[in-house]
Amino acid sequence: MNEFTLVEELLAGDYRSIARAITAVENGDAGAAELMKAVFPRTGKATVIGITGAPGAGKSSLVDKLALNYKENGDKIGIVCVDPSSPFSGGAILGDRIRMATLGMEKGVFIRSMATRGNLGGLARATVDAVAILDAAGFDKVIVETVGVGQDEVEIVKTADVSVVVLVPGMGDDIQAIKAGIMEIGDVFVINKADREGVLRTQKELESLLSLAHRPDMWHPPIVPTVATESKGIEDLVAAIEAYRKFQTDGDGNRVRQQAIAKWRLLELLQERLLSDLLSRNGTSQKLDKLALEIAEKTNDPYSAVEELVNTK
Ligand SMILES: Nc1nc2c(ncn2[C@@H]2O[C@H](COP(=O)(O)OP(=O)(O)OP(=O)(O)O)[C@@H](O)[C@H]2O)c(=O)[nH]1
Ligand SMILES: [Mg+2]
Repeated sequence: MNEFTLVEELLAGDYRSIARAITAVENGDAGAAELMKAVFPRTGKATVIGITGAPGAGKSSLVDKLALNYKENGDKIGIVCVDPSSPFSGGAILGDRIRMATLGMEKGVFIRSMATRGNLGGLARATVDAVAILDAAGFDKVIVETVGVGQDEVEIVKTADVSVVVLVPGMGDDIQAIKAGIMEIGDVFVINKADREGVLRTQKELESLLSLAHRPDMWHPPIVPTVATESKGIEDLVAAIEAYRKFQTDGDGNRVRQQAIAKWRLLELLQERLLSDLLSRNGTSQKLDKLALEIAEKTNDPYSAVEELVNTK
């Protein structure tokens, strides 16, 4: 299949072409840039929802219930899972298949796990491209699930229209631990596993934390208790997401946010491109190993090594 056909078919919503296109951007295949050039003008219709939180907080369970809720309203849903800790193994693919079987893949739900980053990085860039492909392919809601630990994950969630941070009761210490990265980016907070003790206390702690934060857009992030496994609170979550989306599109916050996202994307791409150009120069990759060895043996220092690499013609 040539690229033109691939683009035509993915824009028409063909699942196999969508999957192939995502693989192409993930691998940074030749042709991925042309593909994205064709995809980009068709984006901007979907609502992109980022879901992040500590490992095991119930993100996948919530995403599935959220997707079901949207599906019942007639929306088409794309789901992208980013799990940098697990290699792109049969496990991840099998997991996706099981979820798709429960959610009804052919009936308007598409699930995809992103592979681990290559040695040049690019996981965040690839994920944002995958979201753009799903947007262009006509999905009404695109949900991105990431474990809220690394910088890449935070960056990914920041590119969503609405960022949802998932907590569980009794994680006071964890709130402290993760707040540096993800507390600032939550437009909506969920306290999942609300069937457990300590929901009110966690809510109070969260409220006092949030009262210290000053958002430039003056939005007060709502806190929604849920029990994902029992589908409780899902409608409240849908309403909270919708409320923020409306707030955002009514004000001029959206333009500011979109511009910030665009700038981040540009810098990500530029970084990837410059690094790959540099490393593809004659012998640079091999030089990297030689220099790394020298630095480890203290016969060279990283600063001189970088100068040598940058000055390689
Ligand atoms: N009691 C209770 N258990 C829940 C709830 N939601 C999810 N779980 C359970 O918590 C465990 C983890 O759920 P996942 O949905 O896989 O959590 P996750 O955040 O996606 O996990 P990772 O992707 O591995 O970080 C599973 O055993 C779920 O059944 C809830 O509301 N209450
Ligand atoms: Mg999960």
